[in-house]
Amino acid sequence: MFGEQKVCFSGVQPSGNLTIGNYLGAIKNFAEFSQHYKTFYCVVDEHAITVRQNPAELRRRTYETLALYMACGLDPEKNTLYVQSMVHEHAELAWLLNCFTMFGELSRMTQFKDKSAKHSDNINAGLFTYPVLMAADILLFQTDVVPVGIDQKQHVELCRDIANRLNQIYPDLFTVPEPIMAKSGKKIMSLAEPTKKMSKSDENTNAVVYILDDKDTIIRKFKRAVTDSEAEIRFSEDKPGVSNLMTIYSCFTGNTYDEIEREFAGKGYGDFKLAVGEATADALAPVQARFAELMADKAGLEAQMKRGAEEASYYARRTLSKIQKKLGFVQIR
Ligand code: AQP
Repeated sequence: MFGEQKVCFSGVQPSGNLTIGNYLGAIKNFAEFSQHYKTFYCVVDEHAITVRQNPAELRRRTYETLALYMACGLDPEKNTLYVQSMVHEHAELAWLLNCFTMFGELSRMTQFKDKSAKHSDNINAGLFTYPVLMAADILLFQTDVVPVGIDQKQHVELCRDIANRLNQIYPDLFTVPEPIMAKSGKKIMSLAEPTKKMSKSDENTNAVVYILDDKDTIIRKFKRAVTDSEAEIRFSEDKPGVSNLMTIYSCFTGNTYDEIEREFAGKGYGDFKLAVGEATADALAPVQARFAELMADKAGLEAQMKRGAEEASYYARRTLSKIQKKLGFVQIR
């Protein structure tokens, strides 16, 4: 909360091509918050380097992620859209919060356990303290709500614990944020292993539908999606593949699971998969068209990066200086 205004913050890592999981679990839901909140949407490039990145690709994806924010309906006049590394207060606050975060808390984070298993040759301190940087991202803006997919809920809960801990020592320092998750779409699963989350860094590109995939590719990927040996379109825990496709179809068409079951009663998986592919491709087509326009104007994207960073810095400086003062750092004006 800044003054009377409630604040919404979220971010996406430019760590790969964005997926329909990133879209349905996060970005698609961002725009509605700008009606009632002061909104900050950040391209979190500092988080991305917790795993090795190719510098040229990281740079390209940073532009692309900002362009995708706008292509997905985020108006830069109504939302502060910026790149994390251009606002140095993120990293500075992260250091301060590190000193109030316990080793045991960070050891319990499931994303750290998963990513250190996946990148066993590079279990760096940044991977371990990733949630502290995320807490800094959020607390820097005195954030009230954080729209995220379910995989990030544990990190927002840790952020709440850190904020509460600091508030006990220094009353009213931080607003304690709430994670907000989409009713449907908070966890889109891999098409190849439907018990695993769809991830942009998955090496199996057939398991993932990217926001920028063309229509033929989208339809081909859905055709190959793993289902089960029955031929019944029914939402059920014991049918993770079909249930995941139903969730995706529901998110893109607005139809409920009951309506989808009725629509495909007596039809096979082939018809259903084609319909999911078409609904996905049709919904993404306007996003892709707008994205191409935005990417053609690199100077425009850079102007937005600059403007967004200036706006974000204004708020970030206020919080950082408040906490520095409380901690006892000398401040000379
Ligand atoms: N499969 C998903 N379903 C729903 N929401 C998802 N999100 C990610 N995957 C899914 C949400 O997207 C937002 C941005 O994610 P991120 O870039 O911060 O990184 P992540 O959560 O680690 O996502 P990825 O795609 O799995 O990235 P990599 O492969 O780089 O680790 C978040 O709100 C996230 O919840």
